Amino acid sequence: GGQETRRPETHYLTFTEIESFLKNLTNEYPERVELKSLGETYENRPIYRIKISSDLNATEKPVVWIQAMTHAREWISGAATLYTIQRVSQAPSSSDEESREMLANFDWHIIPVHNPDGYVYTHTVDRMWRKNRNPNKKCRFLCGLCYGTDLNRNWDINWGVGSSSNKCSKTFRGTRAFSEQETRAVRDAVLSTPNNRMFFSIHSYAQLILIPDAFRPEKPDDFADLKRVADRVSDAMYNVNGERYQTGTSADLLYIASGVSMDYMRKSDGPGIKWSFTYELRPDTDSTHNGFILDRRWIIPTAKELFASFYTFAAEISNA
Ligand code: ING
Ligand code: ZN
Repeated sequence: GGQETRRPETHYLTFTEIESFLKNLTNEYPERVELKSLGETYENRPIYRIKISSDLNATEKPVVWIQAMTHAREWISGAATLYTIQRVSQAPSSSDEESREMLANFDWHIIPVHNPDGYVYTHTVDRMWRKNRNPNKKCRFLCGLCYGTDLNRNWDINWGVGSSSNKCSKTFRGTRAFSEQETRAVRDAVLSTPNNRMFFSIHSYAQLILIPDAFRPEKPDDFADLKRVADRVSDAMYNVNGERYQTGTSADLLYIASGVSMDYMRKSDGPGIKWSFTYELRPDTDSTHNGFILDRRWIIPTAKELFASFYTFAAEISNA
């Protein structure tokens, strides 16, 4: 066969390819798509935020934040998120009613690659890398022996418990809360944006919609509200391909984790976003691979489930 064009819904793009994809979208739809770097990583890569809005110059509509590729090996989170970026960007020039509604009611602020250094490292050195690539010490003659901070344990919310203080651990929390450029950049962008309404952090591969709080076994006061909406979203996802995503707290479904973005975003003396969730997308059901490695034929089905979930959250919460 001939050369197949590498598109986000058919291939796992490299960081450079994602960069071109995002730039092409802004060139194609400059009236509604804006690309910005929120800051630079340790290895000097940009942390991109793409904003999609029906009117970039109008005051902010209610804002939806989506943060993907926090963990480098969870490639499906980035690929599936790029699919939503594409559909929402194209909405006004298509007959895609769901995207049009999403764009009519919200502004979409999406970070498709929260951890570019880690992502590049999974393409070049170690497919199973999770953290960023901070050497965790000042480099003079020799850099650290144990690299990387877990960007989903570094936020200032109950920082310190439910994570590791060992630099070699896959869940190393960092030397202090917000020690990392990646978490600080997103924090600052969210805090300086008015009208934040929802926040989603996208991971894989336990097939779940996680409800706050992650740092304790007790449920927050508004748990019933969050659970009701998450269950409707799970039904919408089920209707796409017959795949059931469980909903609940991390303590009930996985483990206690602290310093995670989902919990930070709800802080009343912080962003104060009530509707904050973490996704775990699904593994490759018919392969013997590690669950982080999904054949590229699963990008479209998974991306459609994720898209349906964003649509449903938007529909439920615009009248909540
Ligand atoms: N899982 C998430 C993690 O950061 C999680 C699970 C996220 C639990 C947020 C609680 C809160 O460990 C993966 N696969 O990264
Ligand atoms: Zn993850």
